[in-house]
Amino acid sequence: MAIPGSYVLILRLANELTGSDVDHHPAGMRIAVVLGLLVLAFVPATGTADGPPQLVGTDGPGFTIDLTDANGRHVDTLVAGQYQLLVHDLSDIHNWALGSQTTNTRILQTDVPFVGDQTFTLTLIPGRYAYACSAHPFDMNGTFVVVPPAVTTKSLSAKVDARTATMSVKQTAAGHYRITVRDSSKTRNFHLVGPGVNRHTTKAFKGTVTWTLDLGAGTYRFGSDPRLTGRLAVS
Ligand SMILES: [Cu+2]
Repeated sequence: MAIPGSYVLILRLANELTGSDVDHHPAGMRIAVVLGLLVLAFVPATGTADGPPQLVGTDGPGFTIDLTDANGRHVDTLVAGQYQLLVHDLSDIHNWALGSQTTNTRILQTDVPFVGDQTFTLTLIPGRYAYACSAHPFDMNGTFVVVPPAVTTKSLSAKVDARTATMSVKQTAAGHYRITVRDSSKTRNFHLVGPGVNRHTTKAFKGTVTWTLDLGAGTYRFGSDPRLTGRLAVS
């Protein structure tokens, strides 16, 4: 019979109890705590105008627990980043506890006797996470996965011929780039140099190459050696 991963975790950590997990429950329920201690997850809110996206955790009033997004949709997968978690703890015999299965650490929890709302700001890094009621982890639990944000690759082009060396833009935003370099001169190269980058074709090379690189904020110089007179401003 297949055993869900979160149950395995519960069994593995069954002897890691905290006071709030056992205070209000008979001995038979003292297998409790799903998740370990936390090291990472509380960070000060950096505060954008809109604030981090909201998550909503709910436990009780019955033997139910859930995590949803701000629109009430059940959460299975999240993109790594900062979130504001609003927990509706609706029962004095349940709590809402979150931990990382990847790092085996507890991130946050409400106390079992507590009833009401609590807000947490947390930064989720890629990995597997589980939430549960510490008093009833077998009946009240869920998991989700945090994935890395997608990396967007932008494109630029450059060319060098017998007379000029040019790039397709004079300014752009920092990021991950694919730069297509068309070198149509057997005697001149194309050379791009700036923060974190120093790439060039050889003077004898003639053809097209693609460079994948990260452009950071600053001014990049480009051209055909030894005259790197072109400028690319990266903000
Ligand atoms: Cu419970």
